[in-house]
Amino acid sequence: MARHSIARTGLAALSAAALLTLTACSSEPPAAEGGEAAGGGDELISVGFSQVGAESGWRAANTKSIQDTITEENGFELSFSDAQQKQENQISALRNYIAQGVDVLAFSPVVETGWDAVLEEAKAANIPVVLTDRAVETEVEDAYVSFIGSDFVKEGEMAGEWAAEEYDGEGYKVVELQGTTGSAPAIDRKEGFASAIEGTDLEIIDSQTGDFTRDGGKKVMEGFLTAHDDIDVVFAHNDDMGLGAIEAIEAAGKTPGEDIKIITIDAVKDGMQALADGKINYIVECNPLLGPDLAEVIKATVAGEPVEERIVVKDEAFDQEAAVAALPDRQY
Ligand code: GZL
Repeated sequence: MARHSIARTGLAALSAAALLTLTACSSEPPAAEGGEAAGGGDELISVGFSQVGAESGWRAANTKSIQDTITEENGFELSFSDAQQKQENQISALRNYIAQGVDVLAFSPVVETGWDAVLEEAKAANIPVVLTDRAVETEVEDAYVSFIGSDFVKEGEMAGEWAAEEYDGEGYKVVELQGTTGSAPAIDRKEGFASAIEGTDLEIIDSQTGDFTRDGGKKVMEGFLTAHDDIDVVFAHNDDMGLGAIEAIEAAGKTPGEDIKIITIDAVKDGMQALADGKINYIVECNPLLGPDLAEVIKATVAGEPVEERIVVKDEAFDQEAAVAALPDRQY
């Protein structure tokens, strides 16, 4: 049973120097009226959260984790918005939350760049920002107090390492279904996979974005099957595009998992079921349950305590045998 795990980077694992740096660069929370940090006493901590969209099973599980944890019962007042995978919708939602004067902003940035202006506005309004799931490239100093999410390069490497182990020497041709163009997971998973298969005879013959959706994966795979008659492996950046590829492969009269092997990332229930059914060959997990870590970081931030600058959540990986065993207990 193949299961790999990525250890969580915790305070204990940080060197003293790194911890000092973190404390220094973690922006002090805004002092509310009278010098009290926001959220003191029994008042609710108001949180403005901008979510990417509802594009995949992973996103649905991530949204549920946020909404189940950032609750009144746990001391929060959550304002939540779905940006339908459009950066302009995320920016306007964040600006609305700033205008409302929320205590903390949190968001999963749909793409890596284009956030400097709104991050500057949050800083000028003295509202701390927490990133969940995806990272940003920004010139803004101390733009956010913490990033909570997976190591996407590692996920791509784990997928590539398994493919290299299983298929090197077969002369296999690979097609790649990329996630949303410009997003951290798409950039990093592509990099990790390519580096892991370097030096093997696996060759990526085509690579296009399916935008992390099932329909996107199906349409791009249909195009690949028309353009290439020698596809041996599909590497999909998420389960949903892999499930779309299965539909296209079956419609073309081929057997997914056998005629064309499939490797994906996420390990959501539908993906794990396809893996257990033999239609997918390997899945690297990307844990969507970020709500508890987000709640902890928000509370520490408004209490003026230092927080880890980067919290990498634990991911595992599954082959077909491991999926059969794991399915009954899967939370998402
Ligand atoms: C990864 C996340 C990705 C998932 C996709 O953390 O950003 O976006 O892998 C989702 O399923 O659409």
